[in-house]
Amino acid sequence: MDFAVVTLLDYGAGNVRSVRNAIRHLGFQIKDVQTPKDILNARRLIFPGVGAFAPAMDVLNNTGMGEALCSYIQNDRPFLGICLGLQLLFESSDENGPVGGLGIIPGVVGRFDSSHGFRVPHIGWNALQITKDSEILDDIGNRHVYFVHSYRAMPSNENKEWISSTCNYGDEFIASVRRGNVHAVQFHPEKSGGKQCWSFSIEEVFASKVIFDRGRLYRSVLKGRHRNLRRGDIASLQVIACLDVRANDEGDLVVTKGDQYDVREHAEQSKVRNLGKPVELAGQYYNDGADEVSFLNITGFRDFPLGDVPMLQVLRCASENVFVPLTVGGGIRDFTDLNGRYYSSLEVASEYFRSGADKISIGSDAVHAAEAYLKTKVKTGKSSIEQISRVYGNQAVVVSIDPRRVYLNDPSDVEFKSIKLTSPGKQNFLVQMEKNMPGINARQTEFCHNHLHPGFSADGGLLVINGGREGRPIGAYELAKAVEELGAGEILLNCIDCDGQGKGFDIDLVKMISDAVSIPVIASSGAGVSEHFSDVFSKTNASAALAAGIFHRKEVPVQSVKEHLLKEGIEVRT
Ligand code: 1PR
Repeated sequence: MDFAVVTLLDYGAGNVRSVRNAIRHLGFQIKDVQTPKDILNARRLIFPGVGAFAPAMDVLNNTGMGEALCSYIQNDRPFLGICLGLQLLFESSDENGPVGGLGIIPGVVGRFDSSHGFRVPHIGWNALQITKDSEILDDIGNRHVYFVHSYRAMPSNENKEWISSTCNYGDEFIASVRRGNVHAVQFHPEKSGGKQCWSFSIEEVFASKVIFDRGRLYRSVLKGRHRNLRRGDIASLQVIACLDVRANDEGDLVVTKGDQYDVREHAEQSKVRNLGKPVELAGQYYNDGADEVSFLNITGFRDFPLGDVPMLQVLRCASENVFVPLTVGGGIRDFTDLNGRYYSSLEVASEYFRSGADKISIGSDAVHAAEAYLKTKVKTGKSSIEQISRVYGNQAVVVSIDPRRVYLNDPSDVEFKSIKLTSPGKQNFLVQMEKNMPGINARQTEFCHNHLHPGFSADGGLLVINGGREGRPIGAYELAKAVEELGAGEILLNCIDCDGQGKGFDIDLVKMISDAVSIPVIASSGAGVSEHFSDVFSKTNASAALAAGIFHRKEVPVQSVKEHLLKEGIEVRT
């Protein structure tokens, strides 16, 4: 029946699957907009958007949907815009622009100013300052909601009658607007923690009263890293659960976990470790309070991801029940299949987005792109990072870095940036490479030793690709800077030496990289106890910390990590 139908405007870019799942989860049917007439005839319309402003406006202008949308909104018909669905209501955006918007709300959408020391994109969980009554914000209180964006609209005298809430992230920006039946939010209710955050009341005329769980209000004592900030200026720091996924020897897709990237059992030599089923574990970590779940298809470098139906299926199923952001990586690059058909990395990423990913993560291909860029200093616009960020926005592109320490006698021996370790490690690079990286043979090792010395540690660090099988002549620092310039929105910083060791994150590495770039950095590899999370948050500028083994082996649940962080005065979402 019509009262249970929501009309969805999906212009073909961005992850609309998560919004679809959230709407269905609440018992609504979805009618997709096919023509401008569907907009004009809608009883209630939702316009979600993750992506870049200009391509979205192109579609709206070229299909006549923009005009229909303006007419629908000007007639005060029930509307909910999400993220880009809010930004497009403004007059214009600076994103690859200026580009004209729908012009319904006065103001220009501009980029966050990173000179305040805040990382751009703004990715994470924040509290809102509610400025006027808005049904969709009823009960939200001080609850954190999830944002992911590089651009924002600012309050002004001209648009103040629209504003229903603001948020602080360096600047005060508009978090939501409301006029009559028209609502739009910059945050993602569908990713802000589940049904309790996104519940439609059918009795309402619009049936889109988004009710936020009153939840347990959290007011942290601000200290440590947050000492000088006011509440509301703070994006809470995130705890991420990571699932390394691959087919085991029986051909089943399993969650596995390596020691320094070796995922085979030591006892049963050849068996791939099986730590559980990807969809089940993702659901469990979501219920446990993880702020994000990452899937890394660790053999994606050698397979064609679009042929990997089980992996895409995992994503589809996980996104039906996990209402926090999902990141997916592995194999995102240009590809030519056995029939000679060429797929661009953008096509590969688009399939991941359509299957439920909110962000994609690029590993090996980012190294190739950075090497080419550093050689020529020319942005060709053709790398996977550039192609995907142009269409989906920087915030949707994570670069996963896999560095390995290289110990040097004299840092001046190398052309890449190296740092002095605060706690020195093993000194024999050759032994370590041969022992732990069976994929690197003696000749390659010698080559690495003589020529690659990129790095980060006492000396140096080597970057590897293809799951650790190949070293490349580029340092972690140089790679991070280059991918930021190419348009990556976030860095997932692994460390092969620390992976699976449970001895703590590589603080020196995380500090070096998080100080070098202005995009958010996720610290990864080595978490063994809750204290390792407070350690990395208090000693570095990481925005998030990721762990795998301790969660899979149920040694430390996500909740315990968060309770510990709260006790230490570190702001996290509860
Ligand atoms: O190169 O674009 O195909 O992407 C491949 C992706 O798979 C990259 O993100 C790369 O980091 C990842 N990967 C490849 N091989 C492995 C492996 O383990 N053999 N895993 C691998 C990366 C590291 C983290 C791990 C943390 C935390 N695993 O994902 O989850 O180190 O672990 P811990 O808390 O247990 O210490 P492409």
